[in-house]
Amino acid sequence: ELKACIFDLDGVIVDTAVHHYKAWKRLANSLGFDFTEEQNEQLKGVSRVRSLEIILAIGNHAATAGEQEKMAAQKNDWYLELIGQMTPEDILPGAKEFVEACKVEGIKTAIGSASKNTLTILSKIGLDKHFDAIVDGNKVTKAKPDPEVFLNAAKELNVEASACVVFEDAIAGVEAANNAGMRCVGIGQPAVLTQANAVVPSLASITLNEVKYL
Ligand code: G16
Ligand code: MG
Repeated sequence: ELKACIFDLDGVIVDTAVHHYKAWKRLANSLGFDFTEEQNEQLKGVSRVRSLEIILAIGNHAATAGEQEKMAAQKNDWYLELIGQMTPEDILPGAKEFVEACKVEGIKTAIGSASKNTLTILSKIGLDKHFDAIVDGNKVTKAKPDPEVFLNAAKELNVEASACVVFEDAIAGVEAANNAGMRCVGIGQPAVLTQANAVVPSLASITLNEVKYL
């Protein structure tokens, strides 16, 4: 029986990947190397600290822990400048309608995101009051594919894992859902999200009724 839907934020509710990309590229350029959109795929669903490690490896750039902390803070300042311009029009197709359908049917909803900027983003797009629980990068210690973020969301909702469905756009996120013992709808391409129970291009392409029978 379906009792709760848990949504990843970036790539499922809103597309912030382009803003992350611009801010990371600006950081890479400031360090003297380039960072391509293709390389950016590796950062989806990955934590801020781990993202920086990947970028420094790409640029073959060594940095001390202190330098890395400053770089991550600088990138986040640039990122905040970019997401400061987001509006409700940036909500991905079908996302708001799907969350509202859950409410009508008595299905609980939560956000399960790696982002420490989750609340800022939800306020910008006008969805900060729409979820029964919000578990973000400030509340978890272990990054996806560890199931911590989704298990904490289920706990906050007071629902057992087997009654939850997760919506995810990243491979690591789909793995986290599997590790949590939850069903998972992939948002993206079936060839990429091979471990999901179903894959659709967006929340506009699936109904709550279809999710019940996964
Ligand atoms: C998101 C993004 C990642 C980003 C991470 C941390 O995760 O997909 O690219 O690195 O959050 O974000 P921040 O720097 O804002 O803390 P999710 O789980 O919402 O897809
Ligand atoms: Mg994501």
